[in-house]
Amino acid sequence: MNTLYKLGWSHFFESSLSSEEKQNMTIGRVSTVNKSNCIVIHENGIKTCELAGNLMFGLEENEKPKTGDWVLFLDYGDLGIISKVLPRYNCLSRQKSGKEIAAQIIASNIDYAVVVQCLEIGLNLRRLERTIVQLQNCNIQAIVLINKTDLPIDNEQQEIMNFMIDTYQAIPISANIGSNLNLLKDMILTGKSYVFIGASGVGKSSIINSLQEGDDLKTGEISQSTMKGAHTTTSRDLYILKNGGLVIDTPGTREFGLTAPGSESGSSGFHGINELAKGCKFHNCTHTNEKGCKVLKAVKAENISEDEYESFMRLNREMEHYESSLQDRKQKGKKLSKIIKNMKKSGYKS
Ligand SMILES: Nc1nc2c(ncn2[C@@H]2O[C@H](COP(=O)(O)OP(=O)(O)OP(=O)(O)O)[C@@H](O)[C@H]2O)c(=O)[nH]1
Ligand SMILES: [Mg+2]
Ligand SMILES: [Zn+2]
Repeated sequence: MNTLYKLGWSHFFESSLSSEEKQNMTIGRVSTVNKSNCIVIHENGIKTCELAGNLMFGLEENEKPKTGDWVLFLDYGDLGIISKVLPRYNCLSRQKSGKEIAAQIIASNIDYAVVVQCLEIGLNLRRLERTIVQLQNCNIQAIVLINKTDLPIDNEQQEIMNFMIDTYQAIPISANIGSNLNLLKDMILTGKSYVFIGASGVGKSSIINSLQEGDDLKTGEISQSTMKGAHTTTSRDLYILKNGGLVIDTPGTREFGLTAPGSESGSSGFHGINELAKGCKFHNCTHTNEKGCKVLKAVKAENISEDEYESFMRLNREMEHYESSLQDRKQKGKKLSKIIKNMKKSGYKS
């Protein structure tokens, strides 16, 4: 395979170039974006590149090079000057922090998102569902990982884990003891790009480290008081794995963080549907056939895709089932303790 293809090059990018551009410029892929320059991987190595003046002042923030972008640069030896950012095949974006509505690009030209959750912080089904819907909107396939399976697990977490395995083919792994890492390795193909996403501290960098069989990335301890990761990954970096495949490590994303391109402030996905459902005529609306159902109306108007609607309904059913069985268990627990209390009152000695 030609080196560019190992970096993720495809016909899509090839067709956006003129023969003149191919002759005069070097093609490369952005691995890291720094304040004043970026690191670009190309056929013959790695080059620090700066943006040409007209692009620096002419491009909007989101049009400037991002991790995963393909660029053309003029090679000046120590430095390259970027003259063009190639059209993106797709990109993964998130809401900017604070009150800004604009989306911020996390990475571009992605084939798979590796969505990581872990037992230590706790599995979160709703969050996973939201993420998957948002990835679908971005045309990115999800690979779901449940990390830290070397840690003890309670019944509740076990149930959620089983559901994630059945429904999303989630892979339970442990970066620490290496269990099931081979399954993940087998899914990583030469020339394909994988962005790792998930809350801070779930072990994204640790997993990439174990794939790399080195200890290149920095990882952090989870602070015991807050159970939050130490935010050790601060930039989005693209790495080439020794056995092929490109991975992008990202700093932990906040909940509701991802947005689909074109969607405003993350209104897509369940957050948006949940908001809509509040406006249904009946408070116990099942969103299946009721008059005055705002959710059905939005599906008809194609404001919500059928895919989104279906996963919303599937998740609701699952959560209902889960919550009712939890309620059931609690009720049984209460009954039992009442019986024991009464037995004690009536003079029973255990
Ligand atoms: N027990 C256990 N701990 C793990 C495992 N994988 C990672 N950790 C620990 O979890 C902590 C956080 O790991 P990181 O890899 O830094 O997490 P991250 O997702 O990259 O976090 P951010 O960079 O902040 O987004 C570290 O202390 C790791 O050693 C695992 O499989 N089992
Ligand atoms: Mg990290
Ligand atoms: Zn409804």
